[in-house]
Amino acid sequence: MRDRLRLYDYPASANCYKVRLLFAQLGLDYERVVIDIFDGDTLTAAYAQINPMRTTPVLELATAGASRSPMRSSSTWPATPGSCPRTRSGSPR
Ligand SMILES: N[C@@H](CCC(=O)N[C@@H](CS)C(=O)NCC(=O)O)C(=O)O
Repeated sequence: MRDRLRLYDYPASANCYKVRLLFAQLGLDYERVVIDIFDGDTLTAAYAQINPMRTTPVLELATAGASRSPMRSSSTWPATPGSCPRTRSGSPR
């Protein structure tokens, strides 16, 4: 069982930055797994198990072992047009 939060994080993504910023403000310790959305990291079968939507950020909880939560950064922060450099569809979400 994992004893820390684990954040799947694409560094250039403002959606991921919002989560890192919140964690920093809260002083939370977490494991950071760097994901490159343009190098196929989200297109693997393993990543589909983590998040079938194949997006970042994703947070794995520390206590529940199997609990994973694709994060909606806009639910904790006002949605910001252009907060993502580019998506597979070619436009920021
Ligand atoms: N609704 C999600 C959107 C997540 C999202 O679109 N993440 C982008 C990075 S900013 C992503 O992973 N894109 C990969 C892709 O679309 O292939 C949120 O608010 O965080």
